[in-house]
Amino acid sequence: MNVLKLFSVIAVITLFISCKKENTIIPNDTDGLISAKSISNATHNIIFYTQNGKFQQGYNKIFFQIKNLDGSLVTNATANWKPLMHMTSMQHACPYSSVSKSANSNSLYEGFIVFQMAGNSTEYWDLTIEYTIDNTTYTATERIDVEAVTKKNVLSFKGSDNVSYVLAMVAPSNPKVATNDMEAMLFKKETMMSYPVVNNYTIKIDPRMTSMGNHGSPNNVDLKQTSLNGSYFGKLSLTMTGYWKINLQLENESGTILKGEPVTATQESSSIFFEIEF
Ligand SMILES: [Cu+2]
Repeated sequence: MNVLKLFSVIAVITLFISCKKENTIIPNDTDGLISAKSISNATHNIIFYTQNGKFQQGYNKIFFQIKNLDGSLVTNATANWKPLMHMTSMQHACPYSSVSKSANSNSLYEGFIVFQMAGNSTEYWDLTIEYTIDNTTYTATERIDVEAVTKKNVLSFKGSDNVSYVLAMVAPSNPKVATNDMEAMLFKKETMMSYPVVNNYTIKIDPRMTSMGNHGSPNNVDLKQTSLNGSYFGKLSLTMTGYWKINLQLENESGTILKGEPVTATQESSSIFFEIEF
């Protein structure tokens, strides 16, 4: 290959890369997202987005933008958040991630919050957001509506080790008649305010169709972590549409079952399970 040819190849590649870059960076940052809430203080409006425009019981992937009062977007903030539930007799937080800038976006920030309970008329969640722009720190707090769901997607329970756990289903969010990728997150309640990820456990699954003789499905794979402090991943086989009970057992790193029972002829259901209907 002569030098001229080489240069033209490099030029074409460079052009391709720069075009591609332009395409992936913000056509519109919030495409595919619906605003769920905006929280304001004297200097900014913070607009929260989710996939369905709601905060719901269970795992919520949440995005937000910070806008100046003139509507322009803040692009250089660092932020963190703190959900808090005000109950009649006490207050508690929930499992939540730190906040990071969304990839390929100038103005979008993201993370997750696992609301283990829904709000009601007398007990409610609020969300505090603290963010820093050019070395100045701002804060805003407002009440948010966390809707109840009809199918169990988050569980709080005490294990035989006397530890309180929160287990949340992340995926499948759109289940199919197929072997679905399944993802869950496991936390322990260290205090009312602190819910760190639990590492190196196994989440055993046994999906059953309760309306059809409690039949199961083939080729399920129990959930394991693929990285420290990360999610648990496995395979969930759903052989038909309808209501499925995903019976669960929580096994610690040494193979001891801390909660949940195997499904047998005489034991129709585990004491812990998720539900899916599609
Ligand atoms: Cu609560």
